[in-house]
Amino acid sequence: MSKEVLPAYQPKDFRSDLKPIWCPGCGDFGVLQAIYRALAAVGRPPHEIAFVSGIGCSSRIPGYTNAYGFNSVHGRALPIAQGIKLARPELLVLVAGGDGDGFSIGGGHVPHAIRRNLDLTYIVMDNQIYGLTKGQLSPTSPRGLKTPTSEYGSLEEPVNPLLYVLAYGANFVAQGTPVDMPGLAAMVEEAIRYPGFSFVNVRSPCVTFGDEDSQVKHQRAVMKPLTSLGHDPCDRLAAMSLAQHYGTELHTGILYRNPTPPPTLDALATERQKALAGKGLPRERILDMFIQR
Ligand SMILES: Cc1ncc(C[n+]2csc(CCOP(=O)(O)OP(=O)(O)O)c2C)c(N)n1
Ligand code: SF4
Ligand SMILES: [Mg+2]
Repeated sequence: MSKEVLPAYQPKDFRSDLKPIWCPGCGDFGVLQAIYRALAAVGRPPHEIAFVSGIGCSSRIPGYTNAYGFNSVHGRALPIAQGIKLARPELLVLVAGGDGDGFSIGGGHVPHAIRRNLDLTYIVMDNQIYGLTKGQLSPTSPRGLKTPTSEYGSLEEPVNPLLYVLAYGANFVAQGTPVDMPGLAAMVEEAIRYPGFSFVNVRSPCVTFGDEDSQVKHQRAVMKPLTSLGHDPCDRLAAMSLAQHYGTELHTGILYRNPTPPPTLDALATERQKALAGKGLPRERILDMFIQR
């Protein structure tokens, strides 16, 4: 009699004991479910996962995940995550946060994380607003949006997160929404499996302070899966061309996946450390060479 082989982990194995305190209906609930599913599919045990975030409603997400977690400092999730990955390259490192965290205060870290290309996955819950601090303009808020900091409507052009990361050379770029949770889970899984820096922009609705056009009903009506457009995710220029429509069209799926992933910094550093160890240098001396004093 053949025995059914069960997967090593179920999504519920990644649920922590903390109960989310997000507003009922917040899109981040769907993102959390997608992350549980993706982690179960990848099959790494919780103690081999480090999940780092900044500050914001979205940045609470590591607390709700059964893994090592660090709800760190506003805008500083990426440098902390890179440090963890360099020190412990065998860990699966996830990074998450909001659009404000990632593209305003933390925006200067994004290009460097991309060019260093450590093997980590960065998930931005892009609700186009500062949720935690009660609805001020964020860097991705649309022009004209009325908020407590833009009573007559925003006069600023928003940051385009997709074009931003593609322009700096990101090798894996996707966009999803909790409106299609299974699609988002598959995308996050693929991002985790991609060897190198991977970026997933999630259009996660803020039901309390968000714009009408960013809510579930509107997203469901306008969502365009990239597969239905015949997009080739190996084509960086086609991805950049589609990314121009951020803010006017809601494309979902993999925009770009470099078919020949370049070496990661963690792999290169490990290789160099092994070569030095082969020359008989003590471990302490080798690690010293990787520290700037
Ligand atoms: C250094 C610093 N500056 C400002 C803040 C206040 N602050 C906390 S969260 C936040 C923005 C949150 O927006 P976002 O990152 O988009 O996350 P969301 O709450 O929308 O998920 C701000 C300005 C802070 N905590 N630390
Ligand atoms: S304020 Fe917005 S982003 Fe924050 S928990 Fe509520 S719905 Fe979610
Ligand atoms: Mg936000």
